[in-house]
Order: sequence, then structure tokens, then C-alpha cells
Amino acid sequence: MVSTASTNTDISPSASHRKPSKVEGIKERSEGLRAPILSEIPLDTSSFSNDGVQLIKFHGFYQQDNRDNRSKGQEKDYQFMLRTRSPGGFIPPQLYLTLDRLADEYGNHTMRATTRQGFQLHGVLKENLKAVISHIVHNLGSTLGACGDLNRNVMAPPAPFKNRSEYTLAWDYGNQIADLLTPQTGAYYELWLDGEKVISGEEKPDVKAARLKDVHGRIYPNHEEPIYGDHYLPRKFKCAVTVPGDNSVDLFSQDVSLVVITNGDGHLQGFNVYAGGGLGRTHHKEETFPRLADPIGYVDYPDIYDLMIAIVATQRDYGDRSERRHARMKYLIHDWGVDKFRAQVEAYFGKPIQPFHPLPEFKYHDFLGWQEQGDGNWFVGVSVENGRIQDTPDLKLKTALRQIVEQFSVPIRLTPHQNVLLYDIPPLAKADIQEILGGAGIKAETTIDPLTRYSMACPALPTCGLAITESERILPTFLNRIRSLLVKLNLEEESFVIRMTGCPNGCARPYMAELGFVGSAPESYQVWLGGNQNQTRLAQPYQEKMLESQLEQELEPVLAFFKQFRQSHEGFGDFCHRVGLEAIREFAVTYVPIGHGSKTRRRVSLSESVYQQLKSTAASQGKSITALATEAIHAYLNP
Ligand code: SRM
Ligand code: SF4
Repeated sequence: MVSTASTNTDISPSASHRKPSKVEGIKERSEGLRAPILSEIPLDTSSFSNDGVQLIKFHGFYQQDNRDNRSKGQEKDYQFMLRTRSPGGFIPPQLYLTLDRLADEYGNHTMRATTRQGFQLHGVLKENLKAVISHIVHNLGSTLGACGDLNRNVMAPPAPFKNRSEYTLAWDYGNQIADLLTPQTGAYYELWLDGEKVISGEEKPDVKAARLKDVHGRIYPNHEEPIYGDHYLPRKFKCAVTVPGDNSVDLFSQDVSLVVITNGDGHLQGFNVYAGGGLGRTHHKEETFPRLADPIGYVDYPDIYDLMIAIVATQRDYGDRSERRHARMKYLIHDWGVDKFRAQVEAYFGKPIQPFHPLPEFKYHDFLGWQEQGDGNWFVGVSVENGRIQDTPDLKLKTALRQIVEQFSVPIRLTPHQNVLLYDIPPLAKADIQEILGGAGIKAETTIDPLTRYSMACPALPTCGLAITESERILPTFLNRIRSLLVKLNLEEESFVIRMTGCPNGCARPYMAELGFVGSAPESYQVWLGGNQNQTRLAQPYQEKMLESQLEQELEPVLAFFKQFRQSHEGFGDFCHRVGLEAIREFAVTYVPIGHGSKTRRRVSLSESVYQQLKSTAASQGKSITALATEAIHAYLNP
């Protein structure tokens, strides 16, 4: 008999013999996320107590300090980062304009589109938190549950394809899963809105009913938080809803991903379910690792809320509450295996999960540029470098987006790639909007260097307290240097997915990239290789510490090896994965950089007919011409 919510108020059957972590005590004493925040808000201080710092996360904000301003013996320059809860990245025009204004009035004059389709405001002072949250909530937004040990912002493909029902369904169910797992405590409204319960949209009756369905011991009946109880979850929990073939949400990196399954007429049938993804790790702690989600099975759509609650209850009751580094659901699935996990979920669900439906291959889309959205209107995806919406001397992005939203009242979808998608644009408004974008210096997607277009960096310094290195502020320089290196190697047409984070937590999902940089020591990065363009495979750690200043020296051999031995049309990540990291390391040891003598390339002339023969054989064997020619001549000379 499993321990269940209704029969057992102990926090974690699996961890009951081990001491719960400090955060578990803080949650327990918080009186439903109220104490000690309530008493600390009016205090004339610039920061919260240690307990307060943990709990404010559940309300959607973090205590930070500006690390550029740290100075020995001085109090930290405390400020707060607020994050929106925006399922599927939806930002109505009214909310966009509010955030734009709040960033100027109370923040650091920037807004940051995140890798989970939310917005962050940085630089807000404690005394202004109440005003900022109140403005957000009164303008169709919320920050409740954007951070903390509970379900985070639910992702969904941002594309507004109005004539493809599966896309609309992904938006709808993204919203409903978000509602289902939203904290029910009244604390948010009591603390920030003086008790006024502002509701921006009614939740569906079946969502509400599912949350209260007291069967199979999966909820805490009569508790203010029927799903979460007093202790919420052992750790953050992340979900996405997507459609077959669309991996814009990086579905393998989520705790739970649902894939909408429709019948031939486009009517919803049910969902394929993946679980157990997650990327966070800690350097030198091998027991922490990034992990891809596993296929769990399929459920018919009327059962989806019950299934989600069953999964959450399994993590709630069996996830590790002692060691926070081991508390994500990916470790539970790793330790138990998928079969045991599925069996426990089924116990809470009350019936078997059905076999997984076959799916087409997943592809990554960024949806940039102009596209008709299927109902006669248009959308335009605008690239935002590292998600930072601001005005600079060359690029008036913040002003342009404000002007467009003000003038045309169009809604926005934030993308999982830190970009902005404006949609529901009538054909007549297209030219005017394009003129504003162009006039502000915003490049069309086709003229952005693809290295930049497909890259992401987390914020890191100066706001993130966990950053070891720079990330957002240094990635543009890294990309320029990598582009120059590619030009030097005659690989100027080449491009691949590069992602960077200032620490191993993985906020810009670097472990899914073809080339990942992960801050490992001051001015040093761990280098990860071998993910792919569609983010369906994990990269592997190639180098522990690459000094920022050694970027060219360290990457030139890897790229030269790629150039010489890639198969035709083989991407950089696929190449690294195929040949393996050991082969790359071996090649790098003896490699002499171009311009350093013996490795200088020699030219050999071939007749046109031999060249053509070489070319077609190389293509048929999936090799590059250089690789085949080198191989053939080598074989001839060394029989
Ligand atoms: Fe993250 C913590 C920023 C997406 C894994 N993340 C943080 C904090 C709040 C630092 C802190 O705890 O003090 C960062 C605030 C920086 C700042 O100054 O703004 C931060 N994470 C971000 C954002 C803004 C990065 C971005 O470039 O957009 C993303 C906000 C998403 C959102 O809207 O909710 C963000 N974080 C992610 C992702 C990617 C994702 O969810 O798809 C991951 C990896 C996936 C995963 O969770 O496994 C991620 N963040 C972490 C972790 C490691 C979690 C773990 O399992 O070990 C931490 C640290 C922690 O939780 O202890 C963290
Ligand atoms: Fe901060 Fe690390 Fe996340 Fe970057 S990856 S935002 S440095 S926690």
C-alpha cells in the first residue's frame, strides 16, 4: 500500500527516514506562503530575512544584488527580479505596455524575455514590490508561482497557426495545466493586493473539479492547497504542451511534456506523455546530471488533468526532500526506472496508462519573420538577442515594440528562444509595422548571423547570485570570435546552435546545444559538444575549463577536424556526436593551427572529370570531398 496524501500527512515516504532540508521547514512554517513575508514587507529594510528570501520565490520574485556594485565592507546593493507567469508566452497588449512602463519607473529600463516564455523585470527595490505586483495583476498578468517549489510557467509552441487545431489545443491545454497547478493559497492577494482577489480569467469547471477529486489518495482534501499540501513540491517542476513534430519548447528538457494527439479531423483525442527531463547540475558532483525526458505513455484527453495530478503527487510524495540537489523528478525516475515510476503514477491515476502513440521526428522552430497565420492575419517573429528588450544607440527595440503594441494593440507570444512574436496583425497593418521595425534598426531574420539567431545566453552577471562567469554580456563577443574563426577555416557558410550559461544550472539549456559554454571558474567555461539542431539529444562535456582568452586555440582544432572529416551536409553537433569526443581530443593534440607552419594547406589541381567523379562519390558515401580525396590518396601512397 502506498502512502498517499489523504492518509499520510508526512511529507515524503521515500525520504521520511532522512532529515528534510531547511527549505522544507520554511515552507511548513509559512502559513500557506504568508509568514514571514507579511511582517517583513512594511519594514524599512532593503532585503528580506533568509526564510523570506526562500518564500518570495513562490510569489514570483527573487532577491538579488547588483554584483557590479559589490564592495568589501559595504551592504549589498539589494534589488529584486520579478518574473511573470505567462503560459504559452501569452502577453496581452495591456500587460506588455504595463511591463514596459514598470521597467522604466521601477526597474533597470529593460525587460527580459526568458527561456520559458516569461518576462523578467530586474532592479526593482523592496519598497516598490507591492506597487509593481499590483500593476501587473491589475493589467492581466501575474507572478504567482513563476518561481518556487511548484509548477513553473507552462510552455507551448508560440506560433499562432489558427487553422491548425493542434496548435490551438496546445495553447488551451498549456493554460489549463497552468491553472490546474497554480497555488490556491490566498497569500498572494493578501500580501500584494491587500486582499483584493483580481481574476483575469475564469478557470474551467473541469480543471477545478479535477483539483478537488478526492480519489486514489492523490490530493489533500479540505486543505487550502489540495494538490501541494503544506510542503508544496520537493523542487521546481516544469511542463510543456506541444504538437507532434514541433520541438520549439525543448520538450526533452521538461519534467513533463504533453504532445497533443488529434484524429484525422483535427479533433483532440489525447496526449502522449514524456517525463523526467531536466538540465540542472553541479560541477564536480557526478551524481547531478542533465537528463532527457522518457516516453511514459498515452492518455485520452478527458483524463489529462487526473494524469497530471497523479504525476505531481508521485513527485510530491516520493521525490527527495532531504537533498535539494537530488530533488528534481528526473532523479526519482532515474533511481526508480520508468516502469516503477509509471506504476506509481498509475496507482494515483487509478487506471493503466495506454501505449505511446507513434510520433514524427521533432524539429526545432524559432518562427522568426513574417508568416500568414491561417486566418488571413499575420504574425512576425522578432529576434531579441539574449531576450533583452532595451534601447541602445543602434537598436531602439524597446521603443519600437511599445509603439507597435500601442498603435495596433496586437498581442505578443514570447518564444522559448527568448524572442518576441507579434500576432493577429491585419494585412493592412503589415507595412506600417515593418516600417517601425526597420526604422528602429531591427534586422530581418535572414540578415541576422545564424550563429546569433540560434544562440541563447542566460542573464548571469550582474544580477544572478549563482553566476560564476559572464554569459549574456559576453556571448555576442564569443559569437563574433567564432564567426572569425569559421572564416579563417573557410567555413564561413557554417552555423550551429550555441548556448551559454554562467554556471552549471543550465538556464539557457546549454546541454541541448551543438556547442555549449558553461561557466566553470572565473573567466573559464566548460565546453559541451554534440547536441543537435533540433534539441533532441544531450551534448557531452568536452573540456572542463576553457579560458575565455583561449577560445580560438581551443576551438580551431575541433572545427578543423569537423571540416576535414564531416560527411556531406553533416551538422557540427551530429559530427561531434558521430566521431566522439575522444577522437576530437586526439586530433586536437597533434593539430597545428593554420598560420603556424606545417599545417598550411597545399593545393592540388585536378582535371574536371576527376573532380566531378570525386564529388559524386563523396556525396554518395556521405563524405566531404577533402576527406575522400585524403583517404584515396593516402590509400594509394600506402598500399
Ligand atoms: Fe534558471 C536558478 C534565470 C530557465 C535551471 N534561474 C535561476 C535564477 C533564479 C538564479 C537564482 O536561483 O538565484 C536565475 C535568475 C537570473 C537573473 O538574474 O535573472 C535564473 N532561468 C533563468 C532564466 C531567466 C534564464 C533565461 O535566460 O531566460 C529562465 C527563466 C525561465 C522562466 O521564465 O521561468 C531560466 N532555469 C531555466 C531553465 C530552462 C528551462 O526551464 O527550460 C533551467 C534548466 C532546466 C531545468 O530546470 O532543469 C533552469 N535555474 C535553473 C536551476 C537549476 C535547477 C536544477 O534542477 O538544478 C537554478 C538553481 C536552482 O534552482 O537552485 C536556476
Ligand atoms: Fe544564473 Fe546559472 Fe541560471 Fe545563468 S545558468 S541565470 S548563471 S543560475
